[in-house]
Amino acid sequence: MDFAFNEEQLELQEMVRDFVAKEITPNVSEMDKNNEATPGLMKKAADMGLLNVVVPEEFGGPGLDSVTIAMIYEELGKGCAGVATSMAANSLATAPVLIAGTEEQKKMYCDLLNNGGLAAFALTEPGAGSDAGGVSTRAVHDKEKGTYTLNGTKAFITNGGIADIYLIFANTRASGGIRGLTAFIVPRNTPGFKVGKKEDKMGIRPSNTCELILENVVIPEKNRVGREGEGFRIAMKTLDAARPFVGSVAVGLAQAALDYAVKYAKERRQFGQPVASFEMVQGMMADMAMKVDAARLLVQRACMMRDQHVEFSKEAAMAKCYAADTAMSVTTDAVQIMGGYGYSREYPVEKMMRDAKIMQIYEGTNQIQRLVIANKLLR
Ligand code: COS
Repeated sequence: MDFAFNEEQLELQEMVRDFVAKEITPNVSEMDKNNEATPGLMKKAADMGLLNVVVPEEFGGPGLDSVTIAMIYEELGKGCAGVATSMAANSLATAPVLIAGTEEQKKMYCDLLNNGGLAAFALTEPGAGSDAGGVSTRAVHDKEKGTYTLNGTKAFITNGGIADIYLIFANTRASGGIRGLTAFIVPRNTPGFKVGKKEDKMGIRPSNTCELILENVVIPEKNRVGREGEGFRIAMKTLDAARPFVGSVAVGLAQAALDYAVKYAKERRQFGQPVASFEMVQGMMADMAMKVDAARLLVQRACMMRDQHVEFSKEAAMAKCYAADTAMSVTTDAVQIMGGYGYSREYPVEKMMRDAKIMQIYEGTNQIQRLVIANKLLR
């Protein structure tokens, strides 16, 4: 395994850092207050090629490997985990089509992303999250008309209110369960499709999170991704692919909190000396740095295994779980090192701590990740 970035990757890293410095960092606090990204930010991200990073070359995309994509998300995560989440949601929502879609579906979906479109992955419902098979949105097939009619409600959908296209999981069996779970492409303007309430979240506030309502949404058969009942397998493979990227956003967030705490500890003086000169603070910083590096290495290993097409579910779960726990503990310690200033909205680390919490919850809770890891160990 070679973890050194090549020249092309370093150039890309510099470009993303520049984007973060110009377009994200100056507006982070405002976006956090307003509960939305700066208007026009996604368009600028699209122009920089940050919304179609997973699109393969054959479909007009950059054809990047997973380690490079993770590097991009880490840089975005350093700037704002909410903005990074919104951009990474495009990759999450595209994976099902790349995994199981027809050539026509891949082309349509990738063209949209290449042209700056936003996508949303809609699996979670008020009654289904960790229990992915518990989806109660129904899809009823009309063989004569060649259509499916979808009815149901989706919850906590990233990009829900701003996406152009939706990857919706619905059940084709009245009895429910994982054997009926099926994936569908639903364009935003489809009659009967509505965006419901927008969430007022604790953290990652620049990312748009909404409820979706489907009332007699009729779509053609050609919008079904994969076979009827193949949805659970597609969802699991998608989550395997996306979890290292969640890990990379968490690594970026943790690295930014560590960097801020180190800088602060060198400047802040107590008892006539910089806070950084106290061994208890040094011990905290050393532990934080070890966790961030270990998390990054787990993310890179999972990405490499994915690109080598070897089984990597366990490693993807490890990367997501460890990086999310790292983001939570490192941002909490950054607040601690900064004391009262860390707890104040005048400084960025309290937002980072709020942002970190969701990393342990979304795209599979860390309890689910531990379940996946244990299941693989006990197989
Ligand atoms: N890749 C491909 N197929 C997979 C898979 C994977 N990673 N994981 C499971 N499957 C397949 C299994 O092979 C099995 O197929 P067969 O029945 O044909 O043998 C089927 O899916 C069921 O597998 P399993 O019995 O392991 O599933 P469980 O019902 O026990 O569920 C958990 C396992 C809980 C791990 C799964 O439901 C899960 O990951 N849930 C979390 C979902 C999530 O992340 N939600 C967050 C919201 S979405 S952002």
